[in-house]
Amino acid sequence: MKKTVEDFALENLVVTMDADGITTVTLNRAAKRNALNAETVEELIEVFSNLPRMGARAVVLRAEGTHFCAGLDLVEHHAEDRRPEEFMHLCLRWHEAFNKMEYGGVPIIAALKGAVVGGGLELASSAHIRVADQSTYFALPEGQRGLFTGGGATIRVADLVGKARMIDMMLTGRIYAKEEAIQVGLAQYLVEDSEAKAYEIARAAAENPPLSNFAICSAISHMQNMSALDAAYAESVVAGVVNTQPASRGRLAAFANKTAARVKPGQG
Ligand code: 1HE
Repeated sequence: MKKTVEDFALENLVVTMDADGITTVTLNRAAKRNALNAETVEELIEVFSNLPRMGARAVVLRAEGTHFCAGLDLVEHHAEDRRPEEFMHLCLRWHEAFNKMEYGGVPIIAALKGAVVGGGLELASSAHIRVADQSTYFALPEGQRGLFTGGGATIRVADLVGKARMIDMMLTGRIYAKEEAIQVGLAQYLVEDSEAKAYEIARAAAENPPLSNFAICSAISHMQNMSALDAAYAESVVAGVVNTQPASRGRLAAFANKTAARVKPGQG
């Protein structure tokens, strides 16, 4: 039988899906500022491994409480007193979760607020679009904690802000917020209500054919890992499939017979 969101057994996340496939994944550990313990990472893997095959058309990733995510569960990490190989294996689970998000082919919109720090920023940077509100701030306090990033920040945060800014954030604990955070690329939107905006974006994205969204939310990331030559080839293959899909016929016809909206400012 096809899996539904009710089949998930979750302690730290809440997942709901509406009739249009607009899916909400909520970080539900507000008392711990949604810090990522090992169990939450397993739940992220379970959820994001399955959502693309469960009819999810777009996902809003949101959090309970006033902070999006405080990163690695430092208390658990202290209590576990992990050996290097244990932490390496844990990091592989973080990568599993975040790769499932980034390469899953379903748009994920992160609705941010409060702290988006350390592993919380790694989580947010695995989403396809980040929406900040006035309370949102970004930091990589790993240096101050005597740690290093282990959930993909060297790939995704460096990709968003550039290597020099990431190194500065890690060496100095520099915090970015508001317009400055937008300018450096940590989020694409700064609004009063990040959740309302995230749902607006999710609903708009869900209007696109799923095959187009699959390509947008997996192919671009894959191609960034390739040589320019291979990426050009892969892009041709993906475009061959996407740009000839039956779902695009009606849209192309609407353009050809002048009933489709034109791409102009103020036309939505
Ligand atoms: C936590 C965590 C956590 C809060 N692990 N338990 N991340 C950090 O360095 C950020 C650490 N957290 C903070 O700086 C602050 O908690 C916040 C700015 C996010 C929020 O402050 P505040 O005043 O609202 O809350 P609080 O009083 O500090 O914490 C409330 C509770 O959440 C408290 O637990 P309680 O049982 O004593 O009530 C805190 O212990 C708990 N809590 N943050 C565990 N992070 C793969 S490598 C990634 C490496 C990293 O992510 S390094 C960055 C870690």
